[in-house]
Amino acid sequence: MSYPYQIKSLEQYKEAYKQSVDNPDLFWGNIGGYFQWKRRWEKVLEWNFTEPKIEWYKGAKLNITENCLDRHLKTLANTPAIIWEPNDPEEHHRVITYKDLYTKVCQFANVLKSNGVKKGDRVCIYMGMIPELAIAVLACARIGAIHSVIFGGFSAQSIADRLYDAQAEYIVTCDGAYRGAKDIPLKSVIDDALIGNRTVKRVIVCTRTRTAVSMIKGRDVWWEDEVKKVETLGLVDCPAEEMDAEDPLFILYTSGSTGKPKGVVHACAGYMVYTNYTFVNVFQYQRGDIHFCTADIGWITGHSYIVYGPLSAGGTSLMFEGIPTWPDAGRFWDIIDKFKVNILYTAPTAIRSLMGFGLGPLQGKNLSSLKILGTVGEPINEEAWHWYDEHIGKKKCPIVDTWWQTETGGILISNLAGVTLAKPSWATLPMPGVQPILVDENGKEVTEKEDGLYKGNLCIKAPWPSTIRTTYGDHERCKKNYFSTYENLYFTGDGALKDEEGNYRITGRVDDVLNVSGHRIGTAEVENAINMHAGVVESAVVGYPHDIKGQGIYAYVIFQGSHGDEAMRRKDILQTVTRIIGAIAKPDKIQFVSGLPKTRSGKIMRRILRKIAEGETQNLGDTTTLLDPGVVEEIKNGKI
Ligand code: 6R9
Repeated sequence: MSYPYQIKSLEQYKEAYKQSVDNPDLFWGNIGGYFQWKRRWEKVLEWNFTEPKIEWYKGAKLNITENCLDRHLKTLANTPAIIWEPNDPEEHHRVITYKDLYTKVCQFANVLKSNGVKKGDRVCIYMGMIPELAIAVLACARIGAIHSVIFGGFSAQSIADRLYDAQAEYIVTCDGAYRGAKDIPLKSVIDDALIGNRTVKRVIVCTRTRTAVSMIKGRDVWWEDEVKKVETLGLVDCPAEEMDAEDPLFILYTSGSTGKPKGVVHACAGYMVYTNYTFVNVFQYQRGDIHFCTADIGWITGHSYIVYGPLSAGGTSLMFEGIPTWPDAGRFWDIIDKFKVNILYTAPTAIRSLMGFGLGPLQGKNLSSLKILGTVGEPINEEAWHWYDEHIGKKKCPIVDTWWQTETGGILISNLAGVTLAKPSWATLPMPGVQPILVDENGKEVTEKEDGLYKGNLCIKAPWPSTIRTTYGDHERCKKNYFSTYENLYFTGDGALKDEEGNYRITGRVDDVLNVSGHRIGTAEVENAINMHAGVVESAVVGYPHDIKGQGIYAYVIFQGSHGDEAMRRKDILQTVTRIIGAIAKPDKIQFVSGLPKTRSGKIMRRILRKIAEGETQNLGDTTTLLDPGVVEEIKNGKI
């Protein structure tokens, strides 16, 4: 069976795009017809960007897991839903068919229920990349609990903040996680995160690494024991909770320009339709294809294109526990060869890092099963694009450069593999239903070209089905962050270029958000963490170009006190950041300074710090408004 809404030609794309803009109700109503509903919608779309209030498939009732599992059982029961490759290549892989997955999700949904989890409760999931992570996610969705997955690299403090913000009462975790040569003691991190926590009632712990853990009586239980209990009770199926189209499906925290991560909320129906639609169209998924998305489920890419998109489409999703460079830099290529992967979806930072190992790791690896390649997370430079095209795709695989965000739920701008044209380092055209616009600082549409291209801040004019609905517990924040910068527009925080044909090239963030190895990190968050160090008086963090990570973190720090030498202070600051946020936020460079360039009103002039970090010390622009221009000279001379 193919997908009736799969776009097959440029003409069809143009037609679909036109209809999606002229008559979104008709367009998305038709696509909605290919899903399983418990009750049909009364209205396809109702919205305003002022409150904002966005409702898709209003009045409909559904459960996303019936679309990801139950509806496939008739024809795909024995088709692999998830193929799992462990961290250690010597360990056996697992194949989980749709039938198996259905059973396991129902079982664990019953475990959640028997532990008191109810519809609307928040369940925090902190696990490594094992199938049980996908099972836990789907089990929450099955009973209408709101999952909040936290990436396994975040610190106890970050988890504690997120648990508090979501008022989560339940946690699902593992004893530990394998990632390359490392064992990460997840349960012990959770124990630290729970010191002083008053809301969490139950922690369910899945066995993976068999590392020693402390199990607190009355609070902590083992996944395996709980599954046995529900089995003994003869509980096999678990009815899918009837969810309203607009009920929250999950919360996912992401960084913004303020110090505090935001809990992005997605709604059941729109998210389901849009992730499925984009999965099928961008990757031109065909029944039986093996789709390998290398992201972690702790990020939005894993939510949408490992779990919900592929499974709602009856696809086969390959899930990998480890990292691309362990035990050696040929790991991705081994996996592609071993499972005859058809679609590879990864990040530019991974491509650049693997490029650095040369062609040796590709020797003897058969990549001929590959049909389509994808990238996501950050702008891809042309060199990496061509290497990917030549050495991985052997010039036979279209590359889709997919631009989107945690807040957008699914891909908004991308070429469609083999259907619309690719252009190296350009995300190209908007998906049907997506209406981008470039505006200047005043919110006016950019109509004049600069060097042959339109250049501006990227906004979207109207909602698509998986638009962010709110930031958990604070709707005002959602409004302020995304819908207030420019009237009646969703502001992405990205800058972009547009050519005469309507292709978009994303140039990067225009706010104080860094993109380090495809991970979003707010400069304010890193500054807050650095400032926690007892010896730090003040700090300022900016990004700078980094060959592999895309952006590196450059921290200017004012230090007071006599403890240790510079090298030791540096190590202590890195340790502090790892404790407060996690290793992903560690600065690459720390420069100790005696002052920061500030305006008379006390604002740090980041523009200057950014230029110095980028090595552009000659042309710093206007510094006359600075309180003490001498500081700039000192910083320039001390640059590392
Ligand atoms: C899916 C995801 C979102 C930010 C986004 C932008 C950058 C993502 C990109 C890209 C250029 C692409 N970004 N894809 N930039 N080209 N194809 O990455 O979500 O973690 O929320 O990050 O990533 O700056 O605003 P998220």
